[in-house]
Amino acid sequence: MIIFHNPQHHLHDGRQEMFRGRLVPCHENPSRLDYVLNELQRRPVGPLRQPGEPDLAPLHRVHSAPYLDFLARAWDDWVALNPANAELDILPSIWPVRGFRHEAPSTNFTARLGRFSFDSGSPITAGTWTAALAGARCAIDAALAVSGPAPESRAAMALTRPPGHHAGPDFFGGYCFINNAAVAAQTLRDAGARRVAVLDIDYHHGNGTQTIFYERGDVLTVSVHGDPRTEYPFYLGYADETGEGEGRGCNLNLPLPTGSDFATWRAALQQGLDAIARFGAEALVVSLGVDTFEGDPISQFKLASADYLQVGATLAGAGLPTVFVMEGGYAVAEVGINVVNVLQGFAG
Ligand code: SP5
Ligand code: ZN
Repeated sequence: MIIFHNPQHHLHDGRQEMFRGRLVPCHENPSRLDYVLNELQRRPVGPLRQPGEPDLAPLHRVHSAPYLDFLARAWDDWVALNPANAELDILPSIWPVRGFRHEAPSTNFTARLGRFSFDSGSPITAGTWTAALAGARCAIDAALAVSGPAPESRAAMALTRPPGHHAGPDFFGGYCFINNAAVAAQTLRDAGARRVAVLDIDYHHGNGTQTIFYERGDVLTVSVHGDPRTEYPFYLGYADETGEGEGRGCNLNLPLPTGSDFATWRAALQQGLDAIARFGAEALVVSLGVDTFEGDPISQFKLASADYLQVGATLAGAGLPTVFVMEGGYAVAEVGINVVNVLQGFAG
């Protein structure tokens, strides 16, 4: 297992997110990744590397040019509005819902911000773009490490933040800006895998990943998550979303009730892995969120730390070249133990 860690992740350091009617400290903060790195020092599972400067073509195939351009310039545009903004994070506050003109020609920054986002929980900070782009490099390098006729490794990980699975072709939200799992899946395709599966085991539905691949038949997307009838992101992640066009039958949602325990969750995971085997995937991307942990402050499943060893072993049973991509997990002190348990369980 080669681990590509993002040396610039700490440059994304939001101050506050909107949460139940007030601004609260961001759940998604730099200490999360520091805990994983510390645990990896204690229990190494393979070489730790920084990403190189890979071709970013896969990034541009999963996100639109106007969106990437917006993200790359957002901080400078924000500070240009008022130099005092340099001390403040960017948070959207107006969105074009039904009846508004989504392609309205407004050049106003606030308008563009709403056009490219879907929630008020995901601040853009001075270093967000730099951190997110370095994360995409981790995803590409991790995918390349398991690709080709003589792959360097059977498994690799993009150990990065901000996370990615809520980010869609042209929107950010859910603490996510660049969809690293989608970038990894696209890299695997471009490097020769004919069919790729993305298995999303974060507590929250991977709406961005689903939307990116919804009309594609070459990438199967599977997500096990809290039922969107009660859980974020609410507007996507239902069982009847099965793909469209070329992608018909290539999306599987396995929503589970609030409070589900490991036995229930594990059965859904097995259902997802069965679908991946039937699909004939030649490579696997795992969107690894550990917000399924019983102690997570914003989630409602009941997995215990020891369960993650079994999760890793079960994933290894798929027998595929595998890229892990770091997603959520907000019980910061346990995030390291839980992530490394998955990797150790996978390694056997
Ligand atoms: C990557 C990822 O895990 N993103 C999650 C984004 C969730 N943001 C909104 C959280 C609101 C959750 N409501 C919590 C109820 C607490 N009991
Ligand atoms: Zn999550």
